[in-house]
Amino acid sequence: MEEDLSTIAQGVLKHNHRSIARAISIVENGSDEAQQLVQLLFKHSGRSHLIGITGSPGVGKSTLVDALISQMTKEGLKVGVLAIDPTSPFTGGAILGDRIRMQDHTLNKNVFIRSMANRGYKGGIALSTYDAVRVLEASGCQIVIIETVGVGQSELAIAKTADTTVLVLMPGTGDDVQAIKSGIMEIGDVFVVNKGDLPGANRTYTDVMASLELNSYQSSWRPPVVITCAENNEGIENLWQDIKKHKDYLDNSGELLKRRKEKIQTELTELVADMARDNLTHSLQHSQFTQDLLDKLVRQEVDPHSAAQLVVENIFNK
Ligand SMILES: Nc1nc2c(ncn2[C@@H]2O[C@H](COP(=O)(O)OP(=O)(O)OP(=O)(O)O)[C@@H](O)[C@H]2O)c(=O)[nH]1
Ligand SMILES: [Mg+2]
Repeated sequence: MEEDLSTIAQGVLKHNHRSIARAISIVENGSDEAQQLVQLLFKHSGRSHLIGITGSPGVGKSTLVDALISQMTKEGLKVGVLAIDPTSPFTGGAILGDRIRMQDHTLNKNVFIRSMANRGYKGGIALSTYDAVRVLEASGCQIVIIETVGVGQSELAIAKTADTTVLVLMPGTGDDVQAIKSGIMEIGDVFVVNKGDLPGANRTYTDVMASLELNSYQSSWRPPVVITCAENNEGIENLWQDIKKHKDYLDNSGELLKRRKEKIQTELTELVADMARDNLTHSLQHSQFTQDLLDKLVRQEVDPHSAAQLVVENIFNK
């Protein structure tokens, strides 16, 4: 088994698409193999620019990603894309199908595209996404794009795994108003009003600009707003320039390291919480100490808060 994993890891490092696909399937399953594989690849990760593309269903995220890939590959960059698919809990990575409009690029050896289902193991999707990103980074992709739908908590969590988060809106849906209301604007480093060909695009642009003016910023970065028409490839170059400017800002301000530290802290917290929960369940079922404690609780000889304290001391302070 081990040997297989190291062969897969070698393949990933050589940007072999079959190995990359296999490696992502392994980390998606989150087994012991996944841990071993991440151990092999980890020191080769951390070098890509992670770009999150997020927004409501149908705003044109995939079309934008498709157009961005063309820009990026023109510059000789290797690009990895993870499209997080919220609607297919059981099919895993196999259903690229017509939901992803990046088919033309799949023959390009510098582009690797994968859809991941929005179901996770244990702690949810975020944990396996972190590792899938690592696989792509280790494979030498200078750019890793994560496309996520929507405004839910888990999507926000994924957006936060990115260095640069691009929030995509479109005219005429009240989407912008919703985004402003729900506080989602705060996650955007770059804003896109896509479908610029539709009526109301300028209005949406003005609304977004106005709401951004109201924000108080902790950093010197001011999120730009770009109007695009992804379908006709319009505005894509501007968008790509703004994304690159944001990366420069991250590099030059020290913000990149700060963000990555926050991110890894979130991941570590989730991992430890996961382990702690497993450990706790096991201990509660198997230790005489907790069984005795449960009896005492039932007899009301100890209150639940004090009992919890005792459990923590007993399990974690060994
Ligand atoms: N008019 C217009 N339509 C566009 C534009 N960009 C994308 N579309 C259309 O919008 C629809 C949705 O595009 P997608 O790229 O699949 O949108 P998405 O945000 O990835 O959708 P989900 O992944 O399902 O959330 C498609 O029918 C596109 O052809 C645009 O610039 N103008
Ligand atoms: Mg899409």
